[in-house]
Amino acid sequence: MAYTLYYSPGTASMAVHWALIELAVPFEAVRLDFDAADQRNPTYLRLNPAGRVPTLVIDGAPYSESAALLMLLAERHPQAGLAPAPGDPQRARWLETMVFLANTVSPAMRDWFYADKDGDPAGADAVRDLARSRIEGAWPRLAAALSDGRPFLFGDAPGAADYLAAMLMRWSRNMPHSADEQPELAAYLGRMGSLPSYADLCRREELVPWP
Ligand SMILES: N[C@@H](CCC(=O)N[C@@H](CS)C(=O)NCC(=O)O)C(=O)O
Repeated sequence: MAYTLYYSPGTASMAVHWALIELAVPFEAVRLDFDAADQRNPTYLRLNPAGRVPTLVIDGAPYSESAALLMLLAERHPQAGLAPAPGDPQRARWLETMVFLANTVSPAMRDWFYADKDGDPAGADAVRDLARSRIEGAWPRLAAALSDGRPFLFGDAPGAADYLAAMLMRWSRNMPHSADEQPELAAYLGRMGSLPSYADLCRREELVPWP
């Protein structure tokens, strides 16, 4: 089973990198330097025509979209328990959470960070305002999912939804209201941050741990 992850530190590739480390499977990690526009290099665009990370090459074929890649890794490594299995009572809520993170929080994050680049800079403030309200609305919803005292979103061990959620929460750290303002999320991020795989991820990507 051969994996190659194309990543850029601290970006949308981070959750997939984290899951690969946690899975302890062999993989090659190829770092792209956004300052050097590596993501728009013609060789990379052949793998990922959108010029974005992550790209995960699986047995020679490139795939993108962080949430899909996490779901795929969960499916390919069922013994790792990255997701509630089909038929598990938590499966429906897991699917709902993955799609909420991928469909609501992640695009809003893209708008928050890329409003000037993806659209008309003249309208960027309005785009950022809407993105911010969507992002800030997500944190209480995720905090509520943890309010029964569970350590991770789907049980006693972290999984695909946690890597995705913690990555998205990390991106809020310089926003007017960061995820860790919610006490449940501050405690949750503390648990995610104390995983050995997180320390390894931060070392490999040269990230300053947060919070
Ligand atoms: N929905 C995609 C978002 C990918 C994305 O927007 N990646 C950003 C980094 S967070 C990127 O590659 N940006 C480089 C660029 O747009 O030039 C995913 O979750 O994989």
